[in-house]
Amino acid sequence: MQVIENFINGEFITSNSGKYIDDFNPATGKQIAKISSSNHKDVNDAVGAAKSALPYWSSLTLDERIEWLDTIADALDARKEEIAKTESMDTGKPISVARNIDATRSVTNFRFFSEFTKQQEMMQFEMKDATNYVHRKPVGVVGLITPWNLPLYLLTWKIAPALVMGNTIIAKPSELTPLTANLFAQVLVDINFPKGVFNIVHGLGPDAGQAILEHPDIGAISFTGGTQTGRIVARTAAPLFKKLSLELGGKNATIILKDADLKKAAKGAARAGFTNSGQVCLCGSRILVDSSIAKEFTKLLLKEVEAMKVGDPTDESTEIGCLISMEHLEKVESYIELSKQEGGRILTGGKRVKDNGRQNVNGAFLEPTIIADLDINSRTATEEIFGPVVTLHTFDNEQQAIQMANNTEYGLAGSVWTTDLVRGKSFAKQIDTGIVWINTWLHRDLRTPFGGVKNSGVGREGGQWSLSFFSEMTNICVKHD
Ligand code: TXE
Repeated sequence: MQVIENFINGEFITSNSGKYIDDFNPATGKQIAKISSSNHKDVNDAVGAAKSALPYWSSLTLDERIEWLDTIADALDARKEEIAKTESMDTGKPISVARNIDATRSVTNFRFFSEFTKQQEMMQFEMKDATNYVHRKPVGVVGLITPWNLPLYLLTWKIAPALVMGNTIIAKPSELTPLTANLFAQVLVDINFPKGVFNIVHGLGPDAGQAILEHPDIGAISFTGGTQTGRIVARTAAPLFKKLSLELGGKNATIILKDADLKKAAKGAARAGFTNSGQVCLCGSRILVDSSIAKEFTKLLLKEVEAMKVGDPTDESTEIGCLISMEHLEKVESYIELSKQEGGRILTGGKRVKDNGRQNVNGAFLEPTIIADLDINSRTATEEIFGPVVTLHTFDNEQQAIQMANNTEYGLAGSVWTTDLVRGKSFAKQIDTGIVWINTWLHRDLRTPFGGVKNSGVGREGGQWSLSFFSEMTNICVKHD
């Protein structure tokens, strides 16, 4: 069993508390590691290391830091399969998903920000008698707090821009999925990455996480996680005037207009609803379909979903693995029970999967589930479930569809399926989310703004938004002679 220590000043060291948290493989229910349960003293030590490393790291030229991003990308790429296997074991997601989504994107995050930063020009604003130069400096020491659904994918999405803009980092991955962050630290040691620039403090949110939020020398917090925790982050960090980026939950709509290519839409809706067992903030957990085509579409959707192979995450043919934990499985099951009280009718799924390839009777496996006949205002259809559970609703006209799509406290993403792209775009503009895909889902250009509105968060990540978040700007106005 692995013992995962904090990574501070380039060394793996035990936390001051001497306490540990057990880490389990959710597919087998077996303990696979124990991780440092850190407190404010550990965060203090990490911030000390990050502050000492800041002068050197921020004094490097942009090109020198970009070169480090390329070196990190190459080193991660060389261990991609190990990253995929580790991520699959820690999260229960299928190895194919861990490889094609998590590990691949972890490398891409570094390659993208290396390339993108190279293309950036310094902003300049000319006056008739003066020139304004916008000079970017690092924020300083930044805190990155990340969730369990896409552990290394979401952590590296923050690390790459933070590093390239000259910051040093205190990272706290979710205590449920610490392994790939630890693997990342090992990669940094292997490539002789400067000590103290990147630090990990493992532990529980209210302990290690809260200490990061409160530390006076951490100038920015980039958080991805639940809306409830996002509130705690905001309330703690805002009075300290820290820069804040909050990527929170979602209850996204997949909208099928009557002129959609139904076969394509059914495939797309199934993928959007059940990728990573619905444990992605972008998942389409509500499907809204025009009543005139609902019968035909539902038949196609059920065919897609019932063909999805739920099983052993280590099996290459598995499409749906297990949930992150038994506790989370029980939370998702409680919504399935609630849906029955709210008048829902289960069209498929709803039960645990016992025969999941390795007889993992302790595995947190749940069938992909579709629930119809619920009121759009029901709790099941408005609260984030974050599991393989999708509600299906019909609408009679576009105005009703837009009202239904906007009917939750969230506003992260959505997708619209139609053969009339002009209509699709005008429809998309009326949906109160940060992202709308038309005839696709999770198709990502990393230069675009990523994030949501309402209870889905504050701020955007991606391209220039990431570089701006992880830097402070000084406008230098030079009067012409
Ligand atoms: O998130 P949490 P979790 C949603 C989804 C899920 C819920 C909880 O609904 O069921 O969030 O998931 C740290 N101070 N999403 O448990 O609890 C915590 O240790 C500082 C959507 O992953 O928000 C972890 O590192 N930090 C989301 C991180 O916050 C604290 C993806 C996220 O934990 C803290 C995942 C505190 N007081 C879940 N409490 C998305 N948008 O993708 C916890 N943490």
